[in-house]
Formats: sequence, C-alpha cells, structure tokens
Amino acid sequence: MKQYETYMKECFELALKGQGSTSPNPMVGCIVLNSRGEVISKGFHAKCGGNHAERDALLKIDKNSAKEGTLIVNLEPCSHYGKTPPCADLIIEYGIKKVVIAMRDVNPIVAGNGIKKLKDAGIEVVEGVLEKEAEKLNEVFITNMKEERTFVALKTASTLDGKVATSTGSSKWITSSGAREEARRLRTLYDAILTSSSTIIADNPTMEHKNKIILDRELKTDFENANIYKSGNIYVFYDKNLPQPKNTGRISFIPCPVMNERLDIKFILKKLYENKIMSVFAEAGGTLNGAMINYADKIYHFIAPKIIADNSAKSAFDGKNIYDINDSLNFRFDEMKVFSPDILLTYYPIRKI
Ligand code: AOF
Ligand code: ZN
Repeated sequence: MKQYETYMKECFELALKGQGSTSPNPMVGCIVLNSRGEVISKGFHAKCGGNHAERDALLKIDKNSAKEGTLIVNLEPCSHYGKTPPCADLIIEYGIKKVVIAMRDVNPIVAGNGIKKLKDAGIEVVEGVLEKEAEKLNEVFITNMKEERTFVALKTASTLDGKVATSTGSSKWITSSGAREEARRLRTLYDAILTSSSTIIADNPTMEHKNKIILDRELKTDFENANIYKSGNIYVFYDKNLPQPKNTGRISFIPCPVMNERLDIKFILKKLYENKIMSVFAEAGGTLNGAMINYADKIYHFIAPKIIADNSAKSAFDGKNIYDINDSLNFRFDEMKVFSPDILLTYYPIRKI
C-alpha cells in the first residue's frame, strides 16, 4: 500500500490541473505503470464533458504497452455510459492487472460498480490509498453527491482582533496585496461568488467571476453603475414581497422569502443547487458571514498582524450573540499558509445545524 502513496500524490497533482474546470465532475488524475513498474502514461480530467483521467492516460499509449500493468487513480473508475463510455471497460480492454484507487466514487450510479466490474474481470483492486487526502481534494463533489446541495466556502479578512473594518468603516486594505491575490485565486476554484448589497454599497467591488450571486433584499444597489454588475451571469435575490424587477440580459432577479428582515439563506442555497451552482465562495461583511456561518462548509480566513482595539469596530462574524462560551460555534483548523506579512487560516465547522 505504502509504495503507491507517492504515485497517488502525483495523481492529486495531475487532478489539480483541472481545478476550476471540472465542476460538476470531480478532479481526477491517473498514472499508468507497465508490467515492469515503469511509468508509461499520465492523464487527468481537464473539464466537464472531456475524457475522464483514466481514458486520457490510456489513449496516449498503445494497448500492448499497458498489458499486465498497474493503473493508479484517485477515484474509483466509472462503470456508466455518461458523456464518455465506462473507464472500467477501457481498463479491462488494455489488459491492466492491478488498479490502485484512493476512494470509492460517491456518485450513486458508480458507487462500487466500477470496482465490481474490474474485479469480475480478474483485476486486483487496491483501495484506500491516501483516502482522507482524496476526500479533501474532492470535498465539493462529495458534498454535492452525498447531500445534494451546494458547497459553501466563506472568505473573510480580519485583523488579529477579528475586525474587518474600523468603526468609521475604513477597511482598505486590511491584508497585503499577496493575500488579496490569493483570495482572487480562491474565487476561481468555485462555481460562483456571493456577496451582499452592503458590501457592494460600501466597497463597490468588481469581483471578477463568471457567476455572481447578490443578496439585495431591498433592491438598493445600483444595477446600472455598480462595478459588480458590469460582467458575469448575475442572480439577484430580493424580498419576494417587492415588485419583480425586469430581468436584463445578464441579471436574473429571484424573489426570496424573508425572515426577520433577512433573506432566507436556506432558500437561496436550494435555488443555487437547482441552477447547477455546485459551489459558492461568499465574500461579504460580518452580518452576512454571521447569517451564513451555520451553512458554511469551509472558511478561508486571512489575518493581518494588526490590531484595532475598538469595541464598535466591525467583526468578521456578527449577529449570533452567544452568551455562554459552551454554546460557541466550533471549528477545526485545517491549514495555515503565510502570505507575508499575513496568514491564511482554513478551518471547517465541527458542529452544523
Ligand atoms: C472517473 N474519472 O476522471 C471522472 C469520473 O458526465 P460524465 O460522463 O463525465 O460522468 C461524470 C461522472 O463520472 C462523475 O459524476 C463521476 O462519478 C465520474 N467521474 N470518473 O473515473 C474521471 N471525472
Ligand atoms: Zn470514467
């Protein structure tokens, strides 16, 4: 098992070449060894609709060279006719002797059927090589498949004392340009960005992205002139009791239920999934962060080595008002990266409603 870990890590690297383009499909990388254990081909799933990783790797070589060989892939080979024929069939056709995988496919139409197909053809299947890492790589796909919902990533940037702006609203810039560049890169990994009317009115950001979700309950942003509306497909969620604005070419207005003067986040996330937005990257202020935190799957938190020390300065997460420390929301730190002088902490919620 151990001897395949290095190859599996390389499969993850190959898989990452498709990052940002495979949705709603997973990221998959594949390595083929010949019967002598030499690497003879590599492949990856570049984009949805394209060849799967195994097909990409196998089609680059002739059938005889892979005979009695080993194929390493981070996801169970598929068994279904989708946009392409089953990878399991092609692996069998090439006379591969052993298949090493990191995790089973959680797509119910595959879920173990690929492995069964291979085993029925007499192929040895080694499972579970770097499984945890593989699950993290495809956390969005797993959430989509298992829970049939959009994966929610939340990004914030604060000072050491957790503030996102001073009491006067001054916030440009808390973090350095390197950290902000990383934040822009992170956006591209998700199907859509999501922000609030308050952020648009306060900062007038552009937030380059092909899909933008705007929460504007009172329809108070400037749809003609605000930078955010200048590009991308845009969905604006607003109070369903207001008159429906006219959709323009790029902007669709979606009426949304309101509870306690807040748009219903659950409803919004359901609508996003219906619209095939498999993941969303939320970037807004403390109010929306507080409202979304119970729905967040992952938090990217940039921290600058600065202190504001003012009780009336805005916090990264607001509105939960927890009084007993035992009732606090709990998280698990995942990684810490340095974007000098700032850091990026990623963490996952432990308790979710
Ligand atoms: C693999 N290797 O590289 C990928 C797999 O729509 P299709 O036909 O491309 O099928 C998508 C499904 O195939 C996807 O949900 C997942 O179950 C599997 N994706 N499988 O063996 C790959 N991308
Ligand atoms: Zn496949």
